[in-house]
Amino acid sequence: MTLQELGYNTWFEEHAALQNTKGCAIARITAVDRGFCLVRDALREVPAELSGRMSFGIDSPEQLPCVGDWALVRHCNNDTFAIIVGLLPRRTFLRRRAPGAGAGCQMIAANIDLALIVQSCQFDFNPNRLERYLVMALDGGVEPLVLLTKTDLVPEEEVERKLGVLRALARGKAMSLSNVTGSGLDELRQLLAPGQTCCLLGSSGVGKTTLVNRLMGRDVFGTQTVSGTGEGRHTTTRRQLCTLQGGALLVDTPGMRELGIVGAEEGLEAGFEDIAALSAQCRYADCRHGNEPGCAVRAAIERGELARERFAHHLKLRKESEYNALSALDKRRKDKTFGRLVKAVKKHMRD
Ligand SMILES: Nc1nc2c(ncn2[C@@H]2O[C@H](COP(=O)(O)OP(=O)(O)OP(=O)(O)O)[C@@H](O)[C@H]2O)c(=O)[nH]1
Ligand SMILES: [Mg+2]
Ligand SMILES: [Zn+2]
Repeated sequence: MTLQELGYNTWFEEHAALQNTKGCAIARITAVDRGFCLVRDALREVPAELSGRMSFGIDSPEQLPCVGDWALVRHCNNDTFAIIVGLLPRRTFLRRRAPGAGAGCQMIAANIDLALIVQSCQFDFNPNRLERYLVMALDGGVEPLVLLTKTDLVPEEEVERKLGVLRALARGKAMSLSNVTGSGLDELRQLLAPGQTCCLLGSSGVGKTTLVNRLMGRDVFGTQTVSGTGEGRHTTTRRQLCTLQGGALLVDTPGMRELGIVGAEEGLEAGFEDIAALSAQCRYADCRHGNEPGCAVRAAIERGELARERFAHHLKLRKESEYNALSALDKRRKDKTFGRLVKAVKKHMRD
């Protein structure tokens, strides 16, 4: 397999040329699981770990390698192991606020061309959640495509209705499929180009891994039935990049429990161009569309040209995004656990 077949292109080549790559090979991170990585190049896929020097320079979790990253590596132990000495810049990324009260942001995947946002016809259908995923994709510069799965479980009219709602939110970028009957799979296969990297996103139990297995043409990864109330069982536990039959690359991810959006300002704008256009006409440049005089957004709501619910939802996302951005910064400073880890590594280096 060539690096190009793994997704390497001129953009990365140009950025690699700016770094000191002497004595290094270029390889893609194909799996990450609690500090353990797999890296793959044209010849092999091997376990890898960060060089001491690289660990030393890391001061936020976002700088750690994530699946999809292009890394500079040195192979060792007869090419059975690799040391990661650097990362190329990320062309695109998917990230979220880390779950719970932990550290700031969490990178989900890097260098993704297409985010496959999965919702299921049964139990999981949720337009608001879709909007959040869309914002996440736009924030990281990733093109979104929505997949509505399990169409075999509900009547056709219901599939059409739900697909219509998702399609409207995703500006036409939505399709439906069934992993059981196989309907819709060929249309999806045709969309996935060789060398293109896609990443599955969505709740636990919606059928992400089942879809990977279908697209790989064999059952490579484990799946589990959902509970009677539709709760997924969090079967997939690590992010992993696999190669599909048609030559596209696909990252499977564990279903997300909690979806925090970080620094999503740009993505937020892109998802709400109507509101952005109106804001440009407000009297004050920093209008928050509250009680400010000359507010074009409120005027549009009063004229019935902008739905009140849409604006309310925008406000909610904006608040969330601002809050997350703040707390991420705060937490990065305060994140003792991570600080301790870095200290331990540095000490280890000196000893
Ligand atoms: N009826 C039906 N069942 C499906 C379909 N796709 C997946 N399933 C079933 O849904 C259950 C969950 O599928 P998984 O592929 O494990 O779901 P997942 O999204 O990978 O879940 P996590 O790994 O927990 O995030 C399994 O029992 C699958 O067989 C489908 O199109 N139709
Ligand atoms: Mg899974
Ligand atoms: Zn305003």
